Amino acid sequence: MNCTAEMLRLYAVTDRAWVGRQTLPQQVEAALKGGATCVQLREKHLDDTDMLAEAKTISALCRAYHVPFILNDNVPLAKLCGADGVHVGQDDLSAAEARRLLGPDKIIGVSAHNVADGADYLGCGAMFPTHTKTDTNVISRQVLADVCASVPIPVVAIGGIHRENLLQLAGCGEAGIAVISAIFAQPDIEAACRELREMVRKL
Ligand code: TZP
Ligand code: MG
Repeated sequence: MNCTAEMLRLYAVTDRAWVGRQTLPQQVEAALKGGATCVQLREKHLDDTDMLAEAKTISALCRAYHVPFILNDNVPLAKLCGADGVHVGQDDLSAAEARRLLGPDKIIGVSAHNVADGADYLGCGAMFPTHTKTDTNVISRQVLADVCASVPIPVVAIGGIHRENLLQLAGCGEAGIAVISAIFAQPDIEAACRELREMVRKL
């Protein structure tokens, strides 16, 4: 087990669509200061060169805050940038293949609704409607609870989660929440994280 439930309490997933006056690394540092417990670089429109540069910068920042740094999708780049792990979806490499390429010590996260062989954690959602990812279906609290009860690894809830609906997920058994817009679309990212971090204690 390379991943504890504690690491998944407040999982910040990036989206440079929300970059404004700050750079993405500055936004990530604000999230880390506010108490994000894990960071995933999820950038769908960067080429490998720009992604590697961004990944190295953010990886170093996360290391300074002792927070795991996960790269979305790209296993070869995860190796190159020194990421702590990778997150793969249903259309990416399997968890087993990612494990073979990255080795036993890295964190492998998977988006799934059931057990994924060799994964360290599962991402489960979307819990609520979201504008951030359009090709996703909303699942019920009950499905989240069933997934949490049926897998031996921690589960992080994702999709449309924000301060107003977060507590609806209390009691489902998830280790924490993964959010994009509830952190990166906020005018004060550090304060938003601080508030969410406090709220997830009640899950
Ligand atoms: N996977 C399922 S929903 C989602 C991802 C990456 C988007 C989450 O974004 P937001 O802004 O927190 O709803
Ligand atoms: Mg993917």
